[in-house]
Amino acid sequence: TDKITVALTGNPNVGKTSIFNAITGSKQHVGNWPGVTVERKIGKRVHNDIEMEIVDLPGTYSLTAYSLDEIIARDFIIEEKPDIVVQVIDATNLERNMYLTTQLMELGVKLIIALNMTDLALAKGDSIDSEKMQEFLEVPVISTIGSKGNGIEGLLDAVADELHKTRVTENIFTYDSDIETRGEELEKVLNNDPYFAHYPSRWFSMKLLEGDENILKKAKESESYPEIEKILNELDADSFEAKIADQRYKTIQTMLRQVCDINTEHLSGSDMVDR
Ligand code: GDP
Ligand code: K
Ligand code: MG
Repeated sequence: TDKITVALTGNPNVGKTSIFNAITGSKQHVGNWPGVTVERKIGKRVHNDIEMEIVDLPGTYSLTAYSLDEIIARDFIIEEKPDIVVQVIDATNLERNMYLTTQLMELGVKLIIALNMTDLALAKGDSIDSEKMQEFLEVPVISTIGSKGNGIEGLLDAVADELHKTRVTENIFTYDSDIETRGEELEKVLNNDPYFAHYPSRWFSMKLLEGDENILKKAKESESYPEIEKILNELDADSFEAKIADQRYKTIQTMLRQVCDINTEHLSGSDMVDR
């Protein structure tokens, strides 16, 4: 039997813990993340002869270092390298939820999407084509209703299927050429320094361009920092951060136009873009 770790991630209140409970039942352990008082839930489940350890990560809107929750979720994904990352998405709030998807894809993790709250989306009159979404993103998309435990077996089947696939998540997000050019320059430096070996270099370089302080701190401890600093000094980090976010939202909007028929009668301003 294989033994694997599956991380559940997603925005707050999207149904992560409901799905975690539906998967693990009573086989769970609740404690704290090391050194902090943020709750950590770990549970077990055997599916298709695979022993799965399921980790319920704190809810996050992004993978920047703006909050303890984000740092815990990000460090777990980067340092512990779970075999599969399941992002639980609130189907009634796709645009905001998918901002995290763009970053998980950039991290190059083996990603599966649990399209949750599909009952509420249906009740609102939204129609979301999960197959088209899967084609666009090139990752499995499984519809679930976490609070009822619907779709959980399908989700576990997808985890088992993905495990043995060698394909890593394609990076469908490209940026304007000024960002790509700077990114490539940074990637070259990162790839030549073993200090950065366990970070996905494209993701790390985008974080540097966004001006992520936690990532910058890590970079400063490397021998190649002077070269990195030289590249970063040539640009206006603030405008890069905004441009990168803008371009991620553009890709999401392109996808949403292809996969969704949102009933706009129910949309309030705050349901649209929230950044
Ligand atoms: P978390 O913050 O991501 O862990 O979300 P929770 O699992 O705590 O769920 C937040 C709320 O949404 C709870 O009241 C759940 O019962 C409810 N919920 C979870 N999944 C679904 C779903 O698919 N449909 C509906 N209608 N409610 C759900
Ligand atoms: K909650
Ligand atoms: Mg929770």
